[in-house]
Amino acid sequence: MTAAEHPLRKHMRPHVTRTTTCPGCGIGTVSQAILRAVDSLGLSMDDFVFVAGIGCSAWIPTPLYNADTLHTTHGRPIAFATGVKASLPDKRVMVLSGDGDLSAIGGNHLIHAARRNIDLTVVLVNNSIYGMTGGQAAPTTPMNTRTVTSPYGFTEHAFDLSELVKAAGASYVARWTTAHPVQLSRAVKTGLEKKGFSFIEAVSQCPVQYGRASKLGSARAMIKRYKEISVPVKKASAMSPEELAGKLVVGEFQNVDKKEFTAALAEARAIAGGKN
Ligand SMILES: Cc1ncc(C[n+]2csc(CCOP(=O)(O)OP(=O)(O)O)c2C)c(N)n1
Ligand code: SF4
Ligand SMILES: [Mg+2]
Repeated sequence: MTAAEHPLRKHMRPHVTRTTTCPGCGIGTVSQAILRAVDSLGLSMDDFVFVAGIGCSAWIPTPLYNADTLHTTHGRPIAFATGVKASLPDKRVMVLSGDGDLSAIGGNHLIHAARRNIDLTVVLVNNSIYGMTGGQAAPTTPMNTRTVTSPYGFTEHAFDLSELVKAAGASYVARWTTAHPVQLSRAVKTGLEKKGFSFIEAVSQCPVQYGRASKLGSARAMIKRYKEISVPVKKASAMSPEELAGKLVVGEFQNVDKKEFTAALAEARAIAGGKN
């Protein structure tokens, strides 16, 4: 099969013939899981605006997707996306970026967008590191991990991002890994169908920066480890903190219906007497 015949190729920009990522990177798996979800819903790229920040993960929509894409500034894609969704409520607005971009410099935007429950689909690629800038520790780096900025082991506790966003009020929250591409794609599909803030945490290997410094090894070894340490949400709920140490809880963390921000905004506008 040639690249032009691939069933998802039609969603990509015709001139793109190669990826920006390193060999073995998990970003390609995440990128394809998203396109599969879009395709299975019968949606067109014209239905979307994709918004990314800065980082390796932020290079998914630009240059790959044949859609309107905004490649914004570090930490700010959710702020840009909020403006896009508020002014174009009929568009599907998807934010695609990294753990550093969305949970460190952009952490405040993330929790407040979840609190407002604005109808965005956020896919956060969590590789536990600042990949693009050379492998510095991030708020998602597990304690004791060796990185270029923590050669004796990282001395901070890591965020559990899915629990954080759930607590902030998002309608939909799920976490899967690149070892679970089918479940990941289904979660993106469910997130796209949900009216409200949808957050999909895609745990993904960065063999070049994270794998090398932490000694977790090759892409293959990292994916194998994801399979070994993953525990479904339901099973985890019956486990003790000691039993869960070193494990990764995967599955659906939240799936509720609640008032969405742009709908509430439209109601307020109607009360004020305006229609737009
Ligand atoms: C205001 C600002 N501060 C810092 C940077 C440098 N910078 C660019 S990307 C990045 C980290 C990206 O990490 P992450 O979002 O996890 O993406 P990854 O590369 O791991 O996919 C940093 C610190 C910047 N571009 N702008
Ligand atoms: S540095 Fe890591 S996250 Fe970035 S493209 Fe390479 S493997 Fe992927
Ligand atoms: Mg990262």
